[in-house]
Parts: sequence; structure tokens; C-alpha cells
Amino acid sequence: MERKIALITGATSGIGKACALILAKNGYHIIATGRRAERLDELKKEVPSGIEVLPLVFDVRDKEAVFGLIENLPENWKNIEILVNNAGNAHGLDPIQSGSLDDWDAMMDINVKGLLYVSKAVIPGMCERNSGTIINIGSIAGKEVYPNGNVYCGSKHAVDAITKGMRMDLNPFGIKVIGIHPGLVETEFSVVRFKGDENRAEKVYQGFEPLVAQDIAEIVEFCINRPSHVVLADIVVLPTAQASSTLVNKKL
Ligand code: NDP
Ligand code: 8X3
Repeated sequence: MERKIALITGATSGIGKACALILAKNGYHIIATGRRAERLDELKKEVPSGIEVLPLVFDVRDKEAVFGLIENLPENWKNIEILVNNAGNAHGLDPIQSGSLDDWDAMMDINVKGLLYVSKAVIPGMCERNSGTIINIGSIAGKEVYPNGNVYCGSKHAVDAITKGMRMDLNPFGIKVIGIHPGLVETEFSVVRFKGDENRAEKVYQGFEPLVAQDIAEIVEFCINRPSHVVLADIVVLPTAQASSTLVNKKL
């Protein structure tokens, strides 16, 4: 039987981890990436028996590490069929006049350039094989802008544009390109955004039922199990209580 391989960036937490587990359940061997090696090792213990996990520890901003590791994968890991570009975060929630340069660099370098580096390392193999699926995790912040979201929204609008461009350029190769754009999902996202302030992070998800990572993973599962002539190109998924990035029906 053909050996199926999926690479998921940011598989140490939240949406990426849930995607890794659901793809493993669907019979994919998993190349799991992230900076926290110990969490990638934990993932090995959670996949069904017979499924292999290859942890690749790198920061997506580190061009040399990205290309060095992905271009030199062991032979039986080279044929990546599914790439989930998930690694990313918001850093800060500040008005443009007082935003931090370090936060801006992090968001553009991770969410946009990191996604591009990983994609550039994986796409040539997909083109050679005339086969593959790329799933980019965008955001409602890539479809709308909200106050103080400035640069994070910019980074996710860039992901949306890059996804559309990838779909056009890779179409002749039969490669499916899918953009998934979630609203509020309770993960470590807000803890990172608020620099470890767990109380502030918790408040983001109070008073309504947010999405959970598994909700996004199940959409990924649905996408990858469509027949070869079907691609769900662009998906916005919100908690039922959320009508837009600024309109959440909170009952506090
Ligand atoms: P988490 O903080 O739970 O997960 C983020 C993941 O990205 C971690 O695995 C982290 O791994 C990885 N990551 C972050 N920075 C880097 C880096 N420099 N190099 C390598 N990996 C990195 O958040 P989510 O699961 O919520 O976020 C996943 C994606 O979903 C992001 O792109 C986010 O923008 C998007 N999203 C999230 C929403 C939400 O409400 N939660 C809504 C819409 C989109 P590690 O730290 O180990 O490197
Ligand atoms: C994460 C969702 O609304 O916090 O992309 O930007 S939001």
C-alpha cells in the first residue's frame, strides 16, 4: 500500500496538534514541526499504532533550518502529500501608534515568511509528482480587520492572498490549495498574544462557546477526503456566537 505522508507546521499545540492527530487517524505518517521538541515527542505516543511521527524541530523563521531539514528528509519521508501551513500566532493587540516592532517582526516573519519558506521547500516535490494538497490556516483576521489587530490582520490578509496565488500557480500540477479561516478558537493563541497573561487570555473566550482545535481538524479531515475532482478552496468557520471579527454575542 502507498505510504501517505503529511507535514504539519506548529504541531506542538492547538489547531496544528489536532490536525496532526486527525491526519494520523486517517492513515498519514506525520512530519510534525515546531520549536518545542518535547511536545513533538509526546505526539508520538498519541498516534494510532502503525503510524510514524517524524519530529522536525525548527523555527519557521530560520530559512536555513527549514530548507536544510525538509530538503534532506529520509527517502521514505520525501513524498509529502499534504502540507498544513499552520504555525503562527498573534503577538500583542496594540494600536498602530504604540505597537512593538518586535511583535510586528514576529508576526510578519512567522505567519507570512515562515509559511512561504516551508511551502517553497515542499512544493517542488508536489509539482514533480503532479499531486498534493496545501492547507493554509488563515483567519477571520485575513478577511476582516479589527481595532488593534492591524499587523496580525495584515499578516493573515497576506496569507489569504498568497493562498489564492498558490491556487492559481499550482493548478496546472493538480495540486489542491485550501484556505481555512477560523474565528475564535480556544487554544494557546491568546496566551501567546498576551505574552503569558493567562487571565487576560481566558477572558477572550468567556461568555460564549468558542471553537476548539478539533473543530478545525474535522474540517481538514473533510477537505482531504473529498474526491480528486473536488477542492474546498476557501472556508470561513466561526463559533455560532460570532458574526464577525468584532461582533461576538457574549452573555456575561
Ligand atoms: P497555538 O499558540 O496553540 O499554536 C501555535 C503553533 O504555532 C504552535 O505549535 C507553535 O509551536 C507554532 N509556532 C509559533 N511560532 C512558531 C515559530 N516561530 N516557528 C515554528 N513554529 C511556531 O495557536 P493556534 O493553534 O490557535 O494557532 C494555529 C494557527 O491558527 C495560527 O496560524 C493562528 O494564527 C491561526 N488561527 C488561530 C485562531 C484562534 O482563535 N486560535 C483563529 C484563526 C486562526 P512552538 O511554539 O512549539 O514553536
Ligand atoms: C485568530 C482569531 O479574531 O483573534 O486569528 O484574530 S482573532
